[in-house]
Amino acid sequence: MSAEAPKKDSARQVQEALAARGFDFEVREFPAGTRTAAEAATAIGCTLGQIAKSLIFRAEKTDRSVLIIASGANRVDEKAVAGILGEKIGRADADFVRRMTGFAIGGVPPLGHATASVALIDRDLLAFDEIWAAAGTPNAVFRLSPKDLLILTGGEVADIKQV
Ligand code: 5CA
Repeated sequence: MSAEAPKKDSARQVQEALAARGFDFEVREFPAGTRTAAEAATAIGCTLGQIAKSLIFRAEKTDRSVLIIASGANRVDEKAVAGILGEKIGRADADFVRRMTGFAIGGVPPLGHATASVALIDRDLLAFDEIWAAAGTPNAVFRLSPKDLLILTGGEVADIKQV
């Protein structure tokens, strides 16, 4: 294994969750910050669309958490998601995100959450060869293919962007 810079606990946790699933993607830390999709794209030097945002919503009836992995260039159409799930969803607050995933907003990764969620994946992400996802902290990301994102999350590809 190559030498790596020390990682913060949450980033190391994601690296370990990936390894446990048999993936050797390298969690990389960018001191400039990757807290938002725009910051991440600038730090990495990729397009905004290639950032896979892991967004947590709360299903109103069942109170379950819903993970929506959206292209950084898109906004989530909550009505479209409600149509898919059969119940309304709302934006989760910071406490709900922390409780359900074990991570803080700005670093929520697409895998390794404390609690399983339904996962929907923005169809637009499939257009890229490579995408980048958060890895536990506001500085950490990893690169993967859309296909591996599907495998890692068990998510369903869906049309969830606002048009
Ligand atoms: N690390 C980056 C790139 S992968 C990242 O996590 N970006 S993100 O877009 O997936 O996460 C930040 C998102 O959290 C924002 O798009 C915003 O929708 C959401 N967010 C920010 N503040 C709050 C808040 N107070 N409550 C709920 N969601 C929030």
